[in-house]
Amino acid sequence: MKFACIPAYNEEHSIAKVVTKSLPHVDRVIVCDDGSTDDTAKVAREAGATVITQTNQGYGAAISSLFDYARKENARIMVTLDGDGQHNPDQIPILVDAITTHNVDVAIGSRFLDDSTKTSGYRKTGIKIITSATNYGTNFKVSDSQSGFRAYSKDAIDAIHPTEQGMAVSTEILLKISNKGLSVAEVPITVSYEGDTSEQHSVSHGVGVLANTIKYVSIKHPLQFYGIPGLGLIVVGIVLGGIFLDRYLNDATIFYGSLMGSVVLFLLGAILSVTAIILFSMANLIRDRY
Ligand SMILES: Nc1nc2c(ncn2[C@@H]2O[C@H](COP(=O)(O)OP(=O)(O)OP(=O)(O)O)[C@@H](O)[C@H]2O)c(=O)[nH]1
Ligand SMILES: [Mg+2]
Repeated sequence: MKFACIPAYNEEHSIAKVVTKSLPHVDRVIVCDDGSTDDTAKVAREAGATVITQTNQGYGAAISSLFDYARKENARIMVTLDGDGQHNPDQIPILVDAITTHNVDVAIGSRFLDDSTKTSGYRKTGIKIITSATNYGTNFKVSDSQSGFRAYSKDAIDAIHPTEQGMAVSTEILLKISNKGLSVAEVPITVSYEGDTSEQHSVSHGVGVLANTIKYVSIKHPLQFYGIPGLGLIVVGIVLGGIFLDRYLNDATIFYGSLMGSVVLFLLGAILSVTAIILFSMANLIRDRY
């Protein structure tokens, strides 16, 4: 059974077309209507989709519900795509093909493998920055870590339990794929940016997703993220302490600035270093549990 799974929030104008265009390529279309205030659920049902409804919690929560549903219903392949019509359902077979004929666990539709896709400069830059940060935490490299057009094998559906409620779920899933040793391939897809996409909305989303990505990656590499800055601060603290002692012993002057600086930096450095060690041990303990 192949499922097309579509998170949709207030998409009554686009959802019918996405559902009807997806149906020929899969066995079932599932729409997660996340507390829409319009007729998304009704329109999707009339177009032939099964609709899961929940109170609005965000894109990630919808993706998580779709994973649960696909797992429960024993889907062999799950393709996720957006309900706003930006992804072209006719490209579903390209993603499915990567799984069935090339045996990968996860196929990611990338906007950046084929240069004809018109993503605007600021959006492209934002996605590239988030993607670089994400790649730092995974053992593979992707060109589009934020793509919502993806296909998952049964092994991937069983192994991945997303918890992130917002857009950062795309990053979270990639880290989980990496931790579980699942295989990944990217295939070129096109995305349409016609119609209403708000720039400000995207910028604030992007900053939030980047912060979350750093959170995930820093937990994965705590020694680099907290340990190295921690040691750096300790060293600066010791140098300032040395300057204080030097002044005190040689000129009998008390240089309060360097004394305070020394104590504060040394303590901050120590806190960061201890954090690094604790996170490192915890990450080793809980690795692979989810
Ligand atoms: N169920 C659910 N779906 C959501 C939620 N937020 C967004 N979506 C859906 O997820 C898909 C992607 O969201 P968009 O807001 O279009 O994100 P985007 O494509 O990165 O940004 P835009 O360029 O503004 O379209 C769309 O189909 C939305 O309807 C939510 O809170 N719940
Ligand atoms: Mg969109």
